Amino acid sequence: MSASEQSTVQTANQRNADIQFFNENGFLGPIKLYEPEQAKAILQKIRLNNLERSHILFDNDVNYDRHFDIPELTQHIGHPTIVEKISSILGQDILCWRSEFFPKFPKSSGTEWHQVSNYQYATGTPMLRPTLENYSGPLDLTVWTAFTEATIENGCMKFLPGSHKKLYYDESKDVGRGRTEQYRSVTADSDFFGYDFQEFKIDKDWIPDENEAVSMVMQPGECVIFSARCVHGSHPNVTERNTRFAITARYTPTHVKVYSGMDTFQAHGSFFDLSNYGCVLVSGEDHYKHNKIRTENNLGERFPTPANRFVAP
Ligand SMILES: O=C(O)CCC(=O)C(=O)O
Repeated sequence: MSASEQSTVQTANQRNADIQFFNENGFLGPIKLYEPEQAKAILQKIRLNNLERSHILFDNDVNYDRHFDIPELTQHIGHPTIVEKISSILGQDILCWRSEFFPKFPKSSGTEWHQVSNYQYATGTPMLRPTLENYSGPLDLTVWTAFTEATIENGCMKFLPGSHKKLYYDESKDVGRGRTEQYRSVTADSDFFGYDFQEFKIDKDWIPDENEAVSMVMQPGECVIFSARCVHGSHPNVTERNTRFAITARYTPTHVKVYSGMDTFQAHGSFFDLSNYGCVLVSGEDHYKHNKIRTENNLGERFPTPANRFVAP
């Protein structure tokens, strides 16, 4: 076998191992995207660019979709390793439908255990709707990238392996806290950004088994890919001065309708006007044309679409 044939076989083997691991566990990682120094340099630019908010898509504190006005994130969402890894799970035709900031400041609580399928928990209306009959794959994949170290002490992510195969939470429940009123968690070590995720539990007596949890310790520049259906959360940040900072990008197949029938929404205590919102096609083609597609960010820079692939600096 030639060297190039050998490497093709190795790549195929790795891909199959990744798919098998993901199918069994609901997450995959850590996966290296950037060298640690490169990640820290990108984070510095993100922090600087975060101060300039005149081209922001949603003018609120939640920091959704800053890939529309922060050039480093415009590029990041189409990182070739992300696209390669997620396309082996979601198929070739993929949209990025959201990005989010996840800072965890010193002495702040962990993210409460939760499980999400169609993001209905946020408003009461599903944000993702598959249009393929009998579709059984993941509705979306999250790529959570650490731009600082993520340790057990500063609040790394944790997952319950295999929990994506069963629903432990029902997002369609009619809850008040979070949707109509801002909620501050009463427990010091766990919180869910203005909601009480316990309210969505199907079996109120079910308690996630911390002994089963896998903690995802990561270097700056590494990511973990997961289905939001895999029960997940994060540790509290118990350090004095070590902020953990991560950015998630969320991806869905092109047959899924994103924010269908919604012009605006209210979630996590903030208002979102979808007038200029669009998904970004990061891989393949959009045969369905269900969603508005944005090809440029708000600064007029092109997203790294399949024809215009990102090259790491
Ligand atoms: O970063 C965290 O603490 C939570 C992240 C999370 O829940 C998510 O990305 O879905």
